[in-house]
Amino acid sequence: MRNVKEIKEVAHQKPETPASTGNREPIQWTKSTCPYCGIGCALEVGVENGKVVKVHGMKGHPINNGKICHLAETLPHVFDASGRITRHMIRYDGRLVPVTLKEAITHTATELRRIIESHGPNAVAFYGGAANLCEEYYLINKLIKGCIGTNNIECSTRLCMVSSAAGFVSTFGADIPPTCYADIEEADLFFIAGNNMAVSLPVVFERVRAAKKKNNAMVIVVDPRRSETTQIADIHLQIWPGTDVALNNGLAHVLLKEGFVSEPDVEYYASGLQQLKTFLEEYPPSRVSKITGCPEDQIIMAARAIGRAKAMLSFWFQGYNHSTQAVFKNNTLHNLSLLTGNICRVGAGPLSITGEANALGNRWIGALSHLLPGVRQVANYQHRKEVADFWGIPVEKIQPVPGRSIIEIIKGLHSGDVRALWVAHTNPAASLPNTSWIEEGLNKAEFLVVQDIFHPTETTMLADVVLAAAQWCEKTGTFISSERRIELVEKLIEPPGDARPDYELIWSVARAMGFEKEFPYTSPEEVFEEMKGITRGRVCDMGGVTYERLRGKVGPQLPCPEAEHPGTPRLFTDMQFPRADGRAALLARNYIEPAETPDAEYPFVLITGRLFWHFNTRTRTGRIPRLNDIEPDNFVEIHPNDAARLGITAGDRIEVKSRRGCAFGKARITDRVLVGTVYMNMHYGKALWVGDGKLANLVTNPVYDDFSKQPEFKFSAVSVSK
Ligand SMILES: Nc1nc2c(c(=O)[nH]1)N[C@H]1C(S)=C(S)[C@@H](COP(=O)(O)OP(=O)(O)OC[C@H]3O[C@@H](n4cnc5c(=O)[nH]c(N)nc54)[C@H](O)[C@@H]3O)O[C@H]1N2
Ligand SMILES: Nc1nc2c(c(=O)[nH]1)N[C@H]1C(S)=C(S)[C@@H](COP(=O)(O)OP(=O)(O)OC[C@H]3O[C@@H](n4cnc5c(=O)[nH]c(N)nc54)[C@H](O)[C@@H]3O)O[C@H]1N2
Ligand code: SF4
Ligand SMILES: [Mo]
Repeated sequence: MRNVKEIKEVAHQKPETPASTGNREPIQWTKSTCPYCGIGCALEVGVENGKVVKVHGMKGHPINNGKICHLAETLPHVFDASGRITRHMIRYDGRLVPVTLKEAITHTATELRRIIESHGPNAVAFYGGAANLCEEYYLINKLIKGCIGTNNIECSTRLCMVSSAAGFVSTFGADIPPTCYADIEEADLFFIAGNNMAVSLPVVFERVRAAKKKNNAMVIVVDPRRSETTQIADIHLQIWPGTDVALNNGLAHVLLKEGFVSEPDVEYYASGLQQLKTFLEEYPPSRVSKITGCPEDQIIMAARAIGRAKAMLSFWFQGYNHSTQAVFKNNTLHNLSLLTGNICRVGAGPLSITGEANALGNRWIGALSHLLPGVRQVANYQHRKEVADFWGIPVEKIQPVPGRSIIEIIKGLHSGDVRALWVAHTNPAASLPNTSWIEEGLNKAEFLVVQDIFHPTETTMLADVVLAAAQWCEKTGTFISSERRIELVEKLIEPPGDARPDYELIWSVARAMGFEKEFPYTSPEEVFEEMKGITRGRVCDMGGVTYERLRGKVGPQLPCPEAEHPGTPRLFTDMQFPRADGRAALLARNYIEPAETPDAEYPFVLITGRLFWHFNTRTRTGRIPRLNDIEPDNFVEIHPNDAARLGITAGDRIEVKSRRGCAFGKARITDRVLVGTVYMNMHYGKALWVGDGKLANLVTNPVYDDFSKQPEFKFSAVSVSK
């Protein structure tokens, strides 16, 4: 068992505002990319006397043209926030003790080797974040899938975008987001489902708001809560949580019945129309209204708006992906685009914006246990052969079956089948569902190494080794944003103390494990130049990209195969999809209830989500007083009728309890949530200020979508009491 006593002392020191650096040198401005959400806003970073002192948006950049949000504005404070780790640490006698870089690397490599030798390669696993650089995922793939020979590589994108990726694969044939942000200004209907973009993607939200005004566009928002995004909605479909598949089927039913579908056109680029038509007979608005709770005439009105739109752009997010029906929600949304010809045209189609900075790079470079670098799959022999040949290893070295998903890795820690876990740039002890079970699994690890920039986090608290990482502009590498645009983040300042870039930590461990020949790198640019080769001829082709081309300039949208190539703003413009018959697939998907439905003991549904002021597990934003002080603690939104029935008044401390655990928060009584539902934010783990018992994931359910293995964070049956 790890001893967490020492951490509590650190955890209760309040954050401080960084001191001013004085004014000895003029500020040097360099282009960079925001390390938070997956929009990929271009920034200009001001450095003075070796410190980041100011950040502003890059004017003229096609993504954000100078605009940024409060998260990017406060970035200068993440460098010297309290709890920044400057030394590597190894746990001795229950306490984490500072050691040299060499000791930490040698110890990590020795432990991994020992476990592989006695229990085989599948006893180890790597779990990274979706904001790790492309270069980092390339290195870790080469080490774990290529040299060690296990496919147990996972990424926080399993909690985030994996269902969108699986939706693209099943409908269009590959994980290839087709549209781009410039489509926003061309659309006249925005279908925004399960996406509170006013909070989560503020810069895109402002573009949508402006485009609505300019084009007199219509906005349909689908959300069980009256979210901040509904302020621009013409129609708010306030569905019962989890019922999107039924809603989308109902909308498609009306589109077909009312003659909005040009069948010969659709048959040309999509298969499955006749089967879908028959199937959708079962989804008349009357039935869909009963399932979703939306009035029948509102469903018909929304369908007609979709049918009449000249260009519909759809956005969806965690209200879709955090569900046991996540991939089906994606498929049925794409059905709406395909049926109405809102695809392969300017201003129309699915615009998949992602949560974290290296939005697409992580998926395209193979960050999940079923993927290989270059938008390839481990289950595909040809793909394995191409990657193995590229690395100069026998094809048999790469296992032909997917490794474990992160929840399966935790199950493996519980059963003893997985013994070592290496975590970098993600905080699973706070972000995975059913925290007590997660912590227990992490505690059972024979060896847990965590690379982070802060300590304590909920996960570093449990580590056997903590490797101090450099962050954002303390290191150099590439991100690929949600519109397939590749950008360079450059090292502008030195990391503190012994902290090192994640790529350097990875190649150092690899060498110490005996793979000196395979990991000869001295710079991320060398890694990038090698990685480019594995993307040749693929949709992520970076052949025409160099660090020099990216430095200070707008990066191209991939694919970009040649130096002179301008990049590719939109895909599938020739109506050809990467499926056997060249057509996209219209898929008949039945609505199924979420895994755990309310009952007498647990009569409420808990929805979880996020706040404007905090980012994910709050390790950064919680340490910046300007942000933290606005919402320093968790709360529970509850409908006035439910509150009255339970005798709850505003500000009461209430308990939200599931079969797995309970979490506390102050009551906020509001009719933005539906009767029978409560809402909590995901941000409040125990490592910072608030103490134990505030984290929504203490309550959530570790069940997941069968196809994408993404957990159902947005639907847990709970009881609520004072
Ligand atoms: N400020 C801030 N910005 C962020 C983040 C952050 O933590 N803070 N995190 C980033 C990350 S990693 C991500 S993934 C994104 C997430 O961004 P979003 O997905 O926009 O955010 P969430 O709040 O998780 O959920 C969105 C909405 O889904 C709704 N919802 C719940 N259940 C259902 C359902 O069954 N159907 C439908 N249609 N809707 C439902 C919720 O009520 C909520 O309003 O934000 C990114 N941006
Ligand atoms: N209940 C509930 N749970 C959820 C969600 C929800 O809506 N509800 N949302 C899910 C979603 S969409 C997501 S994406 C996940 C996010 O879950 P996580 O990935 O766990 O969240 P982050 O807080 O972004 O974690 C990033 C970690 O990396 C560290 N870090 C920052 N920069 C660097 C760096 O350069 N190097 C290294 N090594 N470390 C760095 C940070 O300090 C932090 O500990 O949470 C999921 N969990
Ligand atoms: S909107 Fe997203 S990418 Fe843009 S500045 Fe804010 S957090 Fe960064
Ligand atoms: Mo996410």
